[in-house]
Amino acid sequence: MKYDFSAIERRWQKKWREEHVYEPDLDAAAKPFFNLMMFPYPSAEGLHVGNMYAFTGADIFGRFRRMQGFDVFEPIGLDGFGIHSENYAMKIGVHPTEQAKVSEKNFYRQLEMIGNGFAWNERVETYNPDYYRWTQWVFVRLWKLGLAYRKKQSVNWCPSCKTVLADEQVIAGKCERCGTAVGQKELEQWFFRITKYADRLLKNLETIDWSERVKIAQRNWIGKSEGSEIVFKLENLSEKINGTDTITIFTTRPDTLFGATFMVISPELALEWMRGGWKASEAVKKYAVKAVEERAEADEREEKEKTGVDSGIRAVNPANGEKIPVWISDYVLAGYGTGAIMAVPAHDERDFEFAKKFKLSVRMVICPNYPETKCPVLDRAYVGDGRLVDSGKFDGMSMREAMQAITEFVGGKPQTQFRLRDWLVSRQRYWGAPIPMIYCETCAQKGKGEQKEMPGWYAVPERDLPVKLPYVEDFRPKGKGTSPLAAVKEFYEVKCLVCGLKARRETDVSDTFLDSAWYFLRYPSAENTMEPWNAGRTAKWLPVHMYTGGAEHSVLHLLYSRFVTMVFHEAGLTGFEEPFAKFRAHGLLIKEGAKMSKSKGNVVNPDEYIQNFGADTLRMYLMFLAPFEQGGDFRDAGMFGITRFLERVWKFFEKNREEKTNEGKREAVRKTLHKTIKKVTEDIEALHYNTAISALMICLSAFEEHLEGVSDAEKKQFLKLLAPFAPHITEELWQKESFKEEFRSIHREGWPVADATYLAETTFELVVQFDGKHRGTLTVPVGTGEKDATDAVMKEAKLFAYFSGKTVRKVIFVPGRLINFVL
Ligand code: ANZ
Ligand code: ZN
Repeated sequence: MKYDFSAIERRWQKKWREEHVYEPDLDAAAKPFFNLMMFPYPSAEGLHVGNMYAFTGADIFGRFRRMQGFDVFEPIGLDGFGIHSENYAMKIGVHPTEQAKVSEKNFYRQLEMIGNGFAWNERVETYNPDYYRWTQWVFVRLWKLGLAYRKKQSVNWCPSCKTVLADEQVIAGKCERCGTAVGQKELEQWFFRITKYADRLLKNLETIDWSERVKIAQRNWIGKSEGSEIVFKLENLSEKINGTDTITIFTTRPDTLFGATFMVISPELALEWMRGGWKASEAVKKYAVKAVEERAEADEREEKEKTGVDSGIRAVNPANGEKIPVWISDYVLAGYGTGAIMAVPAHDERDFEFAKKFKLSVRMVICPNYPETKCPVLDRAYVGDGRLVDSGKFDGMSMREAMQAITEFVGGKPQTQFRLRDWLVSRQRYWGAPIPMIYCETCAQKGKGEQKEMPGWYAVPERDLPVKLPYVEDFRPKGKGTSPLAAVKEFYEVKCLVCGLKARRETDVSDTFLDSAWYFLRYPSAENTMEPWNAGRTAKWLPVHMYTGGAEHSVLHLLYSRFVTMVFHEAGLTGFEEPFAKFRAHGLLIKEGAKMSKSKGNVVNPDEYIQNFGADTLRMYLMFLAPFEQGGDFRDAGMFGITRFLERVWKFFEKNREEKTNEGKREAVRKTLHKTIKKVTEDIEALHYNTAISALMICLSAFEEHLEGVSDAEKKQFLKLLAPFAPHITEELWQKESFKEEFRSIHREGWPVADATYLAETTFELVVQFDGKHRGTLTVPVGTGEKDATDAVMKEAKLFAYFSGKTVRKVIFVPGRLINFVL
């Protein structure tokens, strides 16, 4: 019979579903294993081969665990709410509601085709009111816990997506979604207080088993800096600014305080000072206004020439009483620290550049070779180690000691800063979960509201959720800083829940990343209409045992999910702080050496390949490219190698249906098989699928070579090892081998265990030397003694020649390693 992959794959996919092969008992499972993969977002007509790469790699691991006796739960769904899906709908001119239906069908069809062991009963679609009802519930929870707030500030604005973006969604100055350069806009927005958890988000990284590169990315993003806040007194002010005549700076290098030769404040702070009563000169005003405006314009944020202006104000260095100028420059950021710095050009690159450009003095206070020689003359900032000089009574002190001593000396205080900022969650778009909040002007004026700091705001009561997203014909973003929902009176006009007067519903929707920040909690309880998740189910299945996905989500989804889970834990809603015990980032797939992209027209659609080669072949080909965490280069020609391999497997089983037990050949077969079991087991555990596949290829060759010695038992073991990679062909061959009345899937069989007796090496390479010179090696049985070794050398003509009539004066024999004849 021919290997008809299409018929075979379709047959088993149907059967698996009918027989619930991949549906664990969510309440009674004895050994739960939650094998999760990042769910796809429909932002194109269908899955691309990169998705398939990720899903296959994750599925192999799940199948492996299932065969090891775990109750594996591998759910799937669609992250179909949000900008990505909406942008796609706009592009093809379809309403997102309609497009969601089309995408859903197509994505699920494809997801079935790739042959993953999905638990189809527990699907989750984020745009489904049954789901986003709970996304809104999450919002309300955060609000009630005081972790959601509104604030006006300068925020990222994507002129193409016409919405604000979170910092995490601005990648190298560009919109994460559309690649357009992002600018700044002053707007009132909703934020989540993720910064409150900065320290814990950082600390907990030590407790979870995640890809190191993702941990590093999160560490850098959270960006903990320990330093000091130091107050400088301002001079020559005509009157106080905002009621004060001091300026506070944040520094990580208080040890360099004696080297501070000027100060710099951000243009934003300068404007604030002007509003607070500072009468700046026209030139200064002009500079500050322009610098702030330029920040608002989308730029590419590359290193640009430093600009700045002297404010005319002088400050007093609290360490030495020196009067130093206060400058204004846009290299100081408004949103970090205090928005003001002490500049130490001798020891900070940026300050050095600035000082050079504006001819400000540079004073070295950290010397690398103290006290032997004088400090070197600088042509750039010295950022290395050393001892203090030119620093009064602190001269000769180490940097570390001086940090504390100088901070104390000037009455500064130790301060920890984080780079992380609060999560901006509102979006001025249509396709998302409406933020479930109501604002009442009347209550606001009376200072009434659910939270003191935010008069007039009320959360929609839980019993009224979901706040349904109305059908809006003109769903396109308007770019005015409001959502299209702001034009829908029937939507936003409501009565105040408290005073009964006219109030207004929030019309922004929440960030897509809120939808995905909790979806893993929903899966085991997907059918539950009473609560977002059931406590028992959650305790049984979470935290997720193995999570697989892209590293590009390092500081997006993977950070937000951790934050939300932490909040739930603190509120007593879950029993764990970390959602994913283990996370592995898969590599990226490229095509013939180039990144796959629509514009290059080299995006691989898996459908065609599955049609022409079968899902098993495509799965194995993808996994054969390289270690899973590394990614690989997709080349059409490569498919044929795997095709040939699976055809050989097919032929081998078809032709050798009856048992063969030629004892003489069995030893070789068993040895290869058990080595293969060991190798495949270890490789899958390490996600080195490529080398596991090589081992299976070697094993098949050994079977073919020693055909007469391959018994049924060995054949079955081989099929099991291949099953996670090629689930359909192995199921077909397994069923043909077993002749059972009752259906039992190979995928629920036990994983083979290597028998140690076949793993032991029985021979070794003996090194042969004459007068200490290496002359060759011999393969001899383990345990060979001096006499047998000598005999073996004598029998080998090439080696025997080295004796050439000379007498052997001495034999040096190292058991298990070498024999040396001294002539
Ligand atoms: C004096 C100094 C001397 C500094 C020196 C560095 C080296 P991280 O590690 O990123 O936290 N800084 C503080 N606030 C800033 C702002 N809003 N915009 C730009 N730069 C700012 O960096 C902390 C250092 O960055 C601070 O320490 C400050 O410069 C600068 F040899 O103070 B330092
Ligand atoms: Zn009211």
